[in-house]
Amino acid sequence: MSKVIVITGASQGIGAVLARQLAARGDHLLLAARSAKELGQFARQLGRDTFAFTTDVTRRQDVNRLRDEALRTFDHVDVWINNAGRGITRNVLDLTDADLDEMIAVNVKSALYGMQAIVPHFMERGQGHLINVSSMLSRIPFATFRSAYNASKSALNALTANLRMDLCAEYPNIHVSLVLPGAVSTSFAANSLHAPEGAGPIPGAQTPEEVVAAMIDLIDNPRAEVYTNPDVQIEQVRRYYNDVGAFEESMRR
Ligand code: NJP
Repeated sequence: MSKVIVITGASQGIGAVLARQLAARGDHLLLAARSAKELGQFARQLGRDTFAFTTDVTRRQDVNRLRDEALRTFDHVDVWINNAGRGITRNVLDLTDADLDEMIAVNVKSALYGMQAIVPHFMERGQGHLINVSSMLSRIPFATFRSAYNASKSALNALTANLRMDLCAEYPNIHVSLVLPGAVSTSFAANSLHAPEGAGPIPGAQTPEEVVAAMIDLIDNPRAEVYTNPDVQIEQVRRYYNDVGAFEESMRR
């Protein structure tokens, strides 16, 4: 059965691929991002059940308006996906206050605004699915030059897990999920704060299509967390938490 789905960060990258595939299977979509013209054109390409709403997710008022627009257009929301995010290219000792503020605003507060906007609607309906897009870098320091980004995604993980625990007893049909991709071949590196000239995805990065396949499976089969490359990532996380020092030592070799 088709679902009503709100996706932030849908103008490019993972969010755009996800939107294209969900629209193709008949879901009803409201897409959010800042670039109004591109987003509007993209939504029109996807057909008459897809709409665009210009949103800066770092502004609570914009996110509340996005929720209102979704309810005005579709009457209800089944799935809300906090996918918008931004990286940084700066190591811990070089971070400024402004760097940290930007990472928290775009990767943590944005998702908090989304959660606080839509979950009361889910509670009224007794059902709904909230999905937050995190990163493998929130669990393991594979790329220390992402520093404050990694920290912000760790904060997002904690908010996600705490919300899930708050809701689970009273609202068993409200699902709260976390998606943990590794590196993905989008313009994420180039779009990162302080990105060096020519920054791009690392060799061996997953395609956004691979990530989206995992996200669509999550929409169809809600669960707490999804690694988008589980065969590799779950073992890495097990080894990391089993002995952080030994794992970090193995990374240096
Ligand atoms: O990133 P990119 P991805 N308000 O740069 C939007 C995570 N992830 O698709 O506003 C509203 O291609 C921006 O739109 P616009 C990552 O942390 C990625 O790869 O028009 N929207 C665009 O649509 C993020 O959470 C990798 O500029 C804002 C989109 O966000 C998610 O996956 C690895 C916005 C960014 O598109 C999607 O990333 C990983 C704002 N203030 C996790 N700021 C990876 N790619 O390697 C940005 O582990 N956007």
